[in-house]
Amino acid sequence: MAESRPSTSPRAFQTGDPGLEPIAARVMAGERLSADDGLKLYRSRDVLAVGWLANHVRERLHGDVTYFNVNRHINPTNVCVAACKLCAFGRKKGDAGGYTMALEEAWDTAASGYSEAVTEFHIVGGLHPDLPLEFFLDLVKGLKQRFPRVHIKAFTMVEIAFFARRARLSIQETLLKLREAGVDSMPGGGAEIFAARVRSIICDHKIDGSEWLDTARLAHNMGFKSNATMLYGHIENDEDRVDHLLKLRSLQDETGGFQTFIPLAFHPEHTPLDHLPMTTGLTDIRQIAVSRLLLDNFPHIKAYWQMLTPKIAQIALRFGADDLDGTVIEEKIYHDAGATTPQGLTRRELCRLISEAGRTPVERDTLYHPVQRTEDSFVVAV
Ligand code: V47
Repeated sequence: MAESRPSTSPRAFQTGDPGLEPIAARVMAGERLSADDGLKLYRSRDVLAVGWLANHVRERLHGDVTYFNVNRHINPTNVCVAACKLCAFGRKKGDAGGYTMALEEAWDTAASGYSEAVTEFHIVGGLHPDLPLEFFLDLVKGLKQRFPRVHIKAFTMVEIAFFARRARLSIQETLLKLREAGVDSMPGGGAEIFAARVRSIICDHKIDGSEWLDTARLAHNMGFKSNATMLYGHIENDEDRVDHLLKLRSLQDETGGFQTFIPLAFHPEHTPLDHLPMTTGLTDIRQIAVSRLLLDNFPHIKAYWQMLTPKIAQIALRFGADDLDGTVIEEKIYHDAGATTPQGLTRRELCRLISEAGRTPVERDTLYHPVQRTEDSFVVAV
């Protein structure tokens, strides 16, 4: 757990929901919450009280500090053997709109926007039927040669398991090759919802929940840090969400390898599930708060502004979140699914969102070391 600091929350806990009282007592005593507590938090009508508790924990861990980073997304291909109902990004090989970058193109994409002195490349893509592991190794090696100071956060557990199967290697062998090429850590995607009943409908072509967790365990045991996500707001129920969060908490007890949890709201547009409604603001805010409260061993909860909108993400900073993600130059996955947020924000815009929420902006690198800027370059305080 991250370093403990005194809370700056101004008021004592108050609620009109008696079911929250014993949960509040446990939160204030720093005790772990149960699955049943999680269900009560999801179902309480007093969302402000749930948020107060999450904010209390957030301030105990981080005070007013709110993190952001300067990053660039690179999606080398959208061609994918899977046909997940949750996804508007993937295309079958040969379909209109499918693309695969040549290596030079991917490196050029990385360079565009580099004037912002990015500290992280976030690389994820489709499960391409023909690209060998060597393509991805060369991609990463080329990036490291060109941008040696930039942290490479690349490939979800789903992609890593797919690379391994295609290359007929074990997951460990695959991870070793990725590390040798220059991968520094992994993003949290592909976790979706672990419950098999839901997974079989929204992403039946992906590895199952236990394989995702096993792959993360192996990566952590090799010293990699990673993030974790949960896709909510589709056909899952409260029990599925609690189950997902507690499975992550239990793996984190084992490995300590997760840095940040990112709840991702489902965007239905242009997906086979486009009859479903979008999540509402209060659902998003409550999800941030419940995540902060149940995931007591995760240092950070991220309000991913690209998905939440900058306005909701800003409010989330008082409901448990301590991180806004980054400048995110060129986001594709959400924009293919109808997101209307901008494709990037500047450092100045992120700092303004954070400051106006009464928080202190701290630029971080991927591993949460503070970054100091000098003109158009940066220094990382380790
Ligand atoms: O795994 C796909 C989700 C994820 C849709 O680790 C969708 O720092 C909503 O994981 N509606 C990729 N969600 C994004 C991701 C991520 C984002 C930001 C930061 C980090 C990090 C990781 O996006 C996928 C899937 O869960 N997704 N399609 C959709 N239509």
